[in-house]
Amino acid sequence: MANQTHVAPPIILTIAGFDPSCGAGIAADLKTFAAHNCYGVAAVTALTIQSTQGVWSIHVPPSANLRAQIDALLEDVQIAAVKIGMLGNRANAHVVAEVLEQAKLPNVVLDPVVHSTAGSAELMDAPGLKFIRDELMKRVTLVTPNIPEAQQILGMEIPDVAAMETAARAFVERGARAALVKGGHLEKAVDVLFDGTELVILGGEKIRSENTHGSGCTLSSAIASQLAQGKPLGEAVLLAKVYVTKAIEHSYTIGKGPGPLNHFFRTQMEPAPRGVHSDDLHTTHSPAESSFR
Ligand code: PXL
Repeated sequence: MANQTHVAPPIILTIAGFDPSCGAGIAADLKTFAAHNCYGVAAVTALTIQSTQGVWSIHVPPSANLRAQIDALLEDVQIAAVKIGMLGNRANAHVVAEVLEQAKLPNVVLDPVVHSTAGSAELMDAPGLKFIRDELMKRVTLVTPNIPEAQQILGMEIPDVAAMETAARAFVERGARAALVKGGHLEKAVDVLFDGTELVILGGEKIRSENTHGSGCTLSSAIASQLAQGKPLGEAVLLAKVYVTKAIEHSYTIGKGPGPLNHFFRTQMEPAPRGVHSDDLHTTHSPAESSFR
């Protein structure tokens, strides 16, 4: 075995909740980072009780625990981007704002998760939402709300694309460097990106699939991955949208409810042809080289 050290890929920190069915949250984030050749590290904000059929309850540990998880990582590795997802409550959001202030981390993408699509559990409390709007927003590179989240955070109705534009501008006025308001809940899947100067309307295909659990987590993580690799914001968002669309197209069902995206559609190999096998050294051989066995 060669005694070789390889250069590590960009390292991305996700600060998010854990979904045991692994469609959303930390697990979706780590799969997305891996699919983009990035290395993911994770600080867990909350444990959720859920299956593909919905979120039944959540448990949020003391915020000092979140702080300790993040401190241990920051003391050890260099972070190229941060994805923030479900925070659970205000105390956790406060810890994250403090860390962003103190550590000056680059490429911070905030997916301001409020509800789950299925089940009755709230994934953020009301004081936490207010804190996101008034404090956390100032410290992020990009915020990626869907329409219900934008409505709840900004306290406005968003019935159409014009209102999405107003909302995107409002997030930037509140201090985010850029905002992507996602219109997946409208008839046409149109997203609005505002970076403080330019406003872009991104058209997209609305894929008819039940299996979209974790698509918001995946989109924000794909954007963080592209930013970590040096892509400018507009390009990072476009590439991430294409990735999520394809991951939904290749999705599958794993249980009784909506299934996860297929994060690895790009690298999934066809089954090996008959007769091809791997040996104990993990190299592969065609049937013609059968002297090995
Ligand atoms: O998709 C939003 C989301 C984010 N994070 C966690 C979740 C969910 C939705 O269920 O469980 C942990």
